[in-house]
Amino acid sequence: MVGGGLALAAGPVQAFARKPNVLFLYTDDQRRDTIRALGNSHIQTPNLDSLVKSGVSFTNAYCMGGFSAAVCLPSRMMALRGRSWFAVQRMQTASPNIAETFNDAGYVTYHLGKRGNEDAKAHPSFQFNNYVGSNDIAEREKGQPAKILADQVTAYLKSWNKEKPFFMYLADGSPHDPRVAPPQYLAKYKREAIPLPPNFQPFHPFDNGEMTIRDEKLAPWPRTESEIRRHLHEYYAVITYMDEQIGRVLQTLKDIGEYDNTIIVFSSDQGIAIGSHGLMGKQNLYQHSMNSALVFTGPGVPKGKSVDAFAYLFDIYPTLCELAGVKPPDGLEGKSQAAVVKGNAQSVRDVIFLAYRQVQRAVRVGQWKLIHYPKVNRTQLFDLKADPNEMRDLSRDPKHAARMRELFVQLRRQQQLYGDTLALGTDDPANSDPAGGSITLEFFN
Ligand SMILES: [Ca+2]
Repeated sequence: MVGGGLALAAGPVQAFARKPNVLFLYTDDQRRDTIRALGNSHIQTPNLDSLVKSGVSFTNAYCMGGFSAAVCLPSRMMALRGRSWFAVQRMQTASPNIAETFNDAGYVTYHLGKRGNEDAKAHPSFQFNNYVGSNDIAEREKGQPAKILADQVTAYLKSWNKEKPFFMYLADGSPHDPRVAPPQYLAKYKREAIPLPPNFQPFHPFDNGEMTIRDEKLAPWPRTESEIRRHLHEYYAVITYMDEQIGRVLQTLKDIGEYDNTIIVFSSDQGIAIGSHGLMGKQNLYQHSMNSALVFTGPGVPKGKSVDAFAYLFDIYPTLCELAGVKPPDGLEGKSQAAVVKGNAQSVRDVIFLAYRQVQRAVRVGQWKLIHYPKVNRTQLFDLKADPNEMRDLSRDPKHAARMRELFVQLRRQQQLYGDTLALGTDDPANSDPAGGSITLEFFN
């Protein structure tokens, strides 16, 4: 009698008790301002818009930077390991990763991402691990990696037996260059109607330590309006195409009845300049390159909310653990943002520290952001509240001298926290800024 009752209950109870699935969408080089629902009325991203509207968006989420010019890989390594790039660089093979954590929690773990972004330690921990596409232009012209990825993922989801929840990490190489969109997506935009970024400049005002890298050679100097519009046109078309492919994955989740039991996190490994500040790449610490979109949706997540709490993309790992009810490993540097997502906390971080190789450091406290270039003794100070596009450098304004001093103290403190030993000044500045960068020497000598 009792046994029969249990048997009857087992089916539905078991289905209900299964942990939520997790879908982690991590695009490549997608600026935060390329999502219509986040304020860009010139771009078409209906699927990402619906995701934003059904979840919680962070306005101040950052890629911490990177230890190599290929920032994509350090960003992904940080996200998958829940640690800063300093720790990731020090412990290339020793750190636990998000796939191991979800394997141990009884999930089916699945990764499909761009060839060339291989994390040799974390990716093999996924039970299913494969790659599509690359930076090869001929391959992109043969077939769109975003579509190939969506084809494979939707087929997988339709055949998934639902016995175990899935943890799926999808890391397509769009909209990273080469930006090859099918002609009908280019036709969705009038090139001359695409506005230039408000901080468009023909040149970067000084040597930031990374002016001759591959990405900076994607357009000639001085940057011209027509050349930047050409790049933005292709960029927008690829994003709209990618958005449609993401939509196919989301629709499949709905079709198989799992959308409401899936925690979705959407972000991009970092942004990119494409004309902002006279730069083309992401080898810089400006907002356009380090401030990514970060959106959570799913069971227990409020709908249509925006939060201004500071977050790093390496907070995604412990946040997904807490949202899914999975225990994270000890020692992560990422902090769970779940309380912020659920509206139970305003913020869990007071400071953002950004670092690019041995040539740039930045710190953000409140609305103030200081970017420092140790190889040329140059500093910038921006008031992001009054100047979100970082166009007015206040570092030489005597009114802000005390603030500069405080921010340098904070910068040093963050360096200590993450074991960053970079000296902040040099006696022999390379290619020094003709405007005279030495004015800030007093702060770091
Ligand atoms: Ca990238």
